[in-house]
Amino acid sequence: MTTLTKNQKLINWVNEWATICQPDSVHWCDGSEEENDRLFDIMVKAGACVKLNDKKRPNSYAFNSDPSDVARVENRTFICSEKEEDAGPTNNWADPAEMKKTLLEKYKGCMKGRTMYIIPFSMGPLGSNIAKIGIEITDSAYVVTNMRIMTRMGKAVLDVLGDGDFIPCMHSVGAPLAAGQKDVAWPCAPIEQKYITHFPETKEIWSFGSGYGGNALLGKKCLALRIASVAAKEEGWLAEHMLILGITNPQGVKKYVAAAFPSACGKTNLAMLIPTIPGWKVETIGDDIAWMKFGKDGQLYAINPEAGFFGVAPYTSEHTNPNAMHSCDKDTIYTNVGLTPDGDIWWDEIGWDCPDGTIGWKGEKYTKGSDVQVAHPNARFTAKAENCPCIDPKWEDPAGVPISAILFGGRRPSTVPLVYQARDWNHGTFMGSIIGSEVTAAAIGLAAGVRRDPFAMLPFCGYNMGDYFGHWIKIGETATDKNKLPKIFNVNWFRKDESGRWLWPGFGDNSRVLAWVFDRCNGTADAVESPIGLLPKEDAINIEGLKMSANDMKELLKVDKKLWEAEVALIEEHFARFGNKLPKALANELATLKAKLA
Ligand code: GTP
Ligand code: SPV
Ligand code: MN
Repeated sequence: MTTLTKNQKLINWVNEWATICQPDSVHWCDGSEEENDRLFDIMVKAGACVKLNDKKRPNSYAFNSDPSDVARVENRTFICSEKEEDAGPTNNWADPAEMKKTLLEKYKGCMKGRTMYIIPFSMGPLGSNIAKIGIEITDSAYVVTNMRIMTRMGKAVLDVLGDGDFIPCMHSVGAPLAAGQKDVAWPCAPIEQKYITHFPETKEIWSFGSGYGGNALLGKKCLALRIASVAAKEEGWLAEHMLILGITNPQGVKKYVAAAFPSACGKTNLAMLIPTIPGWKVETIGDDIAWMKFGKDGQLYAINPEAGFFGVAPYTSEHTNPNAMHSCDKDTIYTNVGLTPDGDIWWDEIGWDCPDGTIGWKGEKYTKGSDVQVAHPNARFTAKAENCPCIDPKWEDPAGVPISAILFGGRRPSTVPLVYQARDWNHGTFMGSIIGSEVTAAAIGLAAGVRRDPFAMLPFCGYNMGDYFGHWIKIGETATDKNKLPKIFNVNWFRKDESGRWLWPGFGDNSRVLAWVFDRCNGTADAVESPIGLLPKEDAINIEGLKMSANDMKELLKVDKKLWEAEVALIEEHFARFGNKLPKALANELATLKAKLA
């Protein structure tokens, strides 16, 4: 059937699924330019996408999804471990045998009238011993073209795989075509028939019914986080929802920082920021996922398993994130943005007015003053990391980069200061375990308000979150040299005053906080003790050139005892969910916080 591989296990697996799904044809992706062009040609002709103005956006395309298929679907995402306890209180659990039975019914004939694509991909630099190879089966050409940007994809992966093992990733949009039936622009199944399922024991992924983002690009959240987190626990490393950046100070000293913020809370922006303080430089290793392992020298090293960015489009501009804007100058796939009459794209706060006649993501025409939603709030761009102007020279280094600091954060309009540092690893683990954030548009159907999103991994941890906390504690315990463990910080760019005004300018000015973090790691900045951890000394954060009152800064660094007592009650409630899975070390940290507040 193919000349691309002799891997019999792979060939058998593909044949089995072809028999079940009954596609019109099977195509093994070689990852070539010609193949990519051909797929886009087919999709343009079929009306699935529009080729953008080649003078403005070379080699770029715009897709609009079905209105039911605009983000991850957390209530349709399942961890199918043998025991329910192993999925834990934060995941939807389903019995693996029953789930497979249900899904096999759905997969039966689900690719009728379509092509089945076989996508060999590597998460991590090809051939690196830290990388993992997956094979995604899909009936979506959109998925193929996205995977070609987001991962190392194609024939070269099969060459490295040889007759070795791979992580099987099964995907269908779940919309078979009857003979003669015309396809729609974005085929998918209704919400209640979407299933994003993971089998941690057998390390398999089965996804059905959605074509969007993390539901369908299975290397990303499904493999590199949910399945990889299980492997990481078994093997003693960390698979995290974190950006990785390199920061260089005016003296030319460079350090690497990883940061976990919940979905749509600023990872891409921080990873690519342009410092507003003179002499500092930031470079990007990754914007969403970090795999971290100890090196022989006892230092924690991180790689970015991805090869592209699936970034939030709205509010990305020359002003907020020029490096992301220029990552999308060419070779980019846009999803759910507006299409302007001159063949360009538009989203809210892109930096110019929306031209009359722009077609919104739902096909409605925008004219000035109309209330047409031009871009969906979770509209995304898929862009190559290699096109990012500030990509770090080491971004593909299979050895990874040494991590000096880990940041946690979320959207907290009150209570949580701009920045504070953990006293030690366990306290830092506690910080990660209590991340809270206002809900964003990155997932469908969540109630508004602040929710706990521990380690920004709530939707992405492939096993019991209590055991995951324990794994973090254990990483600290087993570190051969505790002094080499990354220092841990919590940041909050999203503080507001009573009138709802942002207290902190954010974006490039977050470099002012990164500089303090850097200097803390360098041993050149002081800190003051507080009940919640170590705060910057007054005047330690450089605010030169900012239009900010001394009072605003005071407010940003304030630890309000009343608010923190209320926070403690919420943390107790949150921790209670984990029962006897909650590590003693975290219960101790909570007790210490209470005692310090008293
Ligand atoms: P995922 O890709 O969903 O994991 O999101 P992310 O964490 O990479 O978030 P991203 O950087 O795309 O930011 C999401 C939204 O937060 C965008 O609309 C940004 O404009 C906004 N944002 C990012 N950084 C800041 C900041 O420092 N201050 C403020 N006020 N908003 C920010
Ligand atoms: C997120 O939701 O955290 C994302 C987008 O990075 S998706 O790939 O759709 O999960
Ligand atoms: Mn993410």
